Amino acid sequence: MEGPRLRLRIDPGTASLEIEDKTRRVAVRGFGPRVIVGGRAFRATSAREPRSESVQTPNGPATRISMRCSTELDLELELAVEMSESTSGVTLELAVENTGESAQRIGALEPFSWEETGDCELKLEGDPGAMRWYRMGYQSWTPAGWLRLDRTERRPRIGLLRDLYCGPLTPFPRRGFHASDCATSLRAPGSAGLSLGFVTHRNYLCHIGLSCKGPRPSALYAQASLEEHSLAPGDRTVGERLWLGLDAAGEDGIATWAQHCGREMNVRVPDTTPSAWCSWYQFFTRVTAPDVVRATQHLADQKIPIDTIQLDDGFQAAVGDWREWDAGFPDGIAPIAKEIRASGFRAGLWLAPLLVSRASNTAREHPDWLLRRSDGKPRVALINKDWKGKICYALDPTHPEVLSWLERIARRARKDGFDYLKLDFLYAGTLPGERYDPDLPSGAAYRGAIEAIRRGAGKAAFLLGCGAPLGPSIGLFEAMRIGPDVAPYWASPIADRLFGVKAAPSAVNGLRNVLSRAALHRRLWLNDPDCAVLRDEDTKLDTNEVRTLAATIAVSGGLLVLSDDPDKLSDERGRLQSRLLPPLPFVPEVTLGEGESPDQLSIAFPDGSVLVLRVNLSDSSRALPIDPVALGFEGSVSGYDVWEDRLLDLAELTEPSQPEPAHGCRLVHLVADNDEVRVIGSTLHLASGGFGVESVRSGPEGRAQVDLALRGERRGKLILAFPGRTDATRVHVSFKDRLSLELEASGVEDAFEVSDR
Ligand code: 9PG
Repeated sequence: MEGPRLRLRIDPGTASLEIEDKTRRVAVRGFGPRVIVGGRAFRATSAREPRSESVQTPNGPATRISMRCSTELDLELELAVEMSESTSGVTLELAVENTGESAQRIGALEPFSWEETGDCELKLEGDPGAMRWYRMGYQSWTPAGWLRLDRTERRPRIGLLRDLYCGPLTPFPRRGFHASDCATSLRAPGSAGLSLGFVTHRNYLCHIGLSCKGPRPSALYAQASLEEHSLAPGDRTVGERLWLGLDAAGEDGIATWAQHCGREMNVRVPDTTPSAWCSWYQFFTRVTAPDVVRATQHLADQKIPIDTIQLDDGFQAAVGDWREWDAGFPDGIAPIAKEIRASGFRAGLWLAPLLVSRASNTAREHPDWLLRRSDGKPRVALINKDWKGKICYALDPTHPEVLSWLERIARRARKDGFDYLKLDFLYAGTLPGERYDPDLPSGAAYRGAIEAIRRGAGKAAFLLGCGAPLGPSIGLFEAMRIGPDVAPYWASPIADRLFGVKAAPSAVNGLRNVLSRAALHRRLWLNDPDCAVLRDEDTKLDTNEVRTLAATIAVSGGLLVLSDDPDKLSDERGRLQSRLLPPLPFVPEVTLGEGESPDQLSIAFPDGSVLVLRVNLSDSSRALPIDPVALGFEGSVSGYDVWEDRLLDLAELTEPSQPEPAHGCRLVHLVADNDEVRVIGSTLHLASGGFGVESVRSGPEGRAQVDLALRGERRGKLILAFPGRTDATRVHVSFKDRLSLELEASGVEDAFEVSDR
């Protein structure tokens, strides 16, 4: 089978397949399907009856070849391979049928498995020493990134933290073995690569396993765990569909996978990205009703253009008792929603719906709702010293009474006026245990619980997942937290060491995932990078660190959530806050550097200009050159350094004289030089002139007409280039929502003040 970019060969004699890109940069020879039974892997031995047909797929019309494969057992595998004209990969689907006389327990289905033997080859481009594999990480807070093949990853030391951060069915890392949940990608920076990722997540938890000899891959498989599903004689069952992509040099295979996955799972990605204020990172569990009311009034009075106020953890009497109140909320939460809505905001509420505190009435009254371990004891899902009772149990996500209770909780929240729900600690829904319905696989069990919440919250509600297993959440949430908690300090090495993974709350831990999972944004859901903590009181973050946090969140395009007591924000930080709003309606391109997380995000704006962010998350200073050619500029280009507020020449872009200090970043707007009037820089928004400038037109007598549109009160500076002039024109403006101005080349700073009020 052949597509525009790919060639696929099937050898029926050995049931093995070969795929290569036509430029011969990447190839996999000798892969095939496997079934896992009794802990052993059985590879298909031969294939017959290959059938070819034309089918409609989420990727458009495709050719589908299906074949029946024999195994050593009384199990037949049916493998279907789909290739569409427009894609750089294939979709693989594997089903298993019991052709024997007795029931069989199926451990897992692997539509793809490859091992380095004989002429089985995995050909990748680039220096093997520079090769990286992508680890997705199981849930929102699990570290994600691009890792070296010859390193052994750490896993949490404490059993409870392993349950929290690692997929229950994903093997732990060991020497020479890596595993990634949902998807992975293999490539050297700037080279062609290979990506593998499940594009459906309806029933089963999925992972990719990779064995290595030093820096070289020696085996690779993609597995959907069927959890010992019992298959009666004559019965057939299908696993999850897998994407196998051959990525062109520089192509982000994770972005390509996410695109395909989003289409297959009918994801619900809203057009507009919310901007919010969240009570957590200033008030934590000590939050009170007056705190939230005061913040709401402050944000309304100052006309901060955010749309949502979200009350976080702290209002409930105990986790699980969502209708009983903490002392700080004597009148409950309905009046708060009322106040928030009356001030013109959407009201958001935090819930940890799948957890119940040991001290909650819910746990006491409904012991049968709790997920049980095989010894009959309730499954502990979290110990949190800040919560009443400290120990929390996981609810059984398949218990019918739990499901109707979840639905009721969500309906009550909506009735109270909250239609933005941050659903937290959702990993509890896939913890292993004895469930009411033992036949439902973990993915389906979890999805059932979220669907119950959706029924209660309603179709129009905005559901934000947090601490959530990523794969089984796809298609159910408008937005998803994609990293661990940020914090008003940069790093927390002692806590990280204690955790055994870099997932303790800290700015750097959050940012690593914002960069590593940036490609999921708008393809699977809206990414929530966590809050922009900007204050200069009650914080250990210095100016560089605040800038890196703010710029990374902004350029990621994800939710823009503020979390400072607005009373405590200095004027300078208040101005920074307004430059983050509204969130950018773009998905950045991600560029892999030397580190574990990408160190560059860039946005190509519709006007042809590019915003590029380079970050230095490391603890030492580092040069961060910017390469206009790699960003698509052919001729000469003007650069505006957003933080330094000045124009840069080419040498300053490509060979900065100063390295970027530890934890710092460069944020630069690049505009091609041409014969038109152009806005090179702007201090109105962090995106500089790439956003908020609706149009720039040359007018008569060398004048220019500029239309600005940015919600809220705006005050700042525009830097323009006029044809035929080497000096830039700087204009100070002040307006609300919109401004049209006509101006002339002056080259003089503070040329004039314009206001439409
Ligand atoms: C509220 C917070 C915020 C935050 C969430 C989540 O392991 N732990 O004890 C643990 C506590 C809190 C936490 C994550 C882990 O943070 O990410 O935004 O909503 O809950 O409690």
